Amino acid sequence: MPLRLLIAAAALAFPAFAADPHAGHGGGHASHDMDHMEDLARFGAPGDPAKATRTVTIHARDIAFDQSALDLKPGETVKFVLINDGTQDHELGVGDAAFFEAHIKMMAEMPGMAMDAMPNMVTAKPGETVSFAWTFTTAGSFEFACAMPGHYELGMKGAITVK
Ligand SMILES: [Cu+2]
Repeated sequence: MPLRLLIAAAALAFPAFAADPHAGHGGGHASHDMDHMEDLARFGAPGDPAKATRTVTIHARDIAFDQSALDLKPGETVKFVLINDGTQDHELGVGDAAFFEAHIKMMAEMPGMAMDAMPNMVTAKPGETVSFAWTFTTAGSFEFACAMPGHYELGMKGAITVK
């Protein structure tokens, strides 16, 4: 389901989340958050896993990732593999600070909301291995993280340096 429809459906169940079209930029409201979540082109684009030139495998446990920093090159298509060795669901997403700020807020407000519609992240149940491909198109400092409620705050995140 496209993200916007997902949000619209969620807004019915969570009225506080309904986007206010007049809120404008900087309001910190849902419409503002959604801009940060949908404009993924500012840090890259979905990649074709079959054309990935590099694979990064990250293990998740309760509650941590097995690595804290990644160095990538602009333009390389990276296949990110998440292996969940824990007993809880975990997520692996890539993005910039604004993306995670918005995404984490959304996950906290709507726990259990499936984010599989997003091309820059995956969710793995205990024992599952899942993957996605992403191409960082510009140099810069980014993050990978799990946005399950509380996990980011407990340190389930790492730095991605693209240069
Ligand atoms: Cu997690």
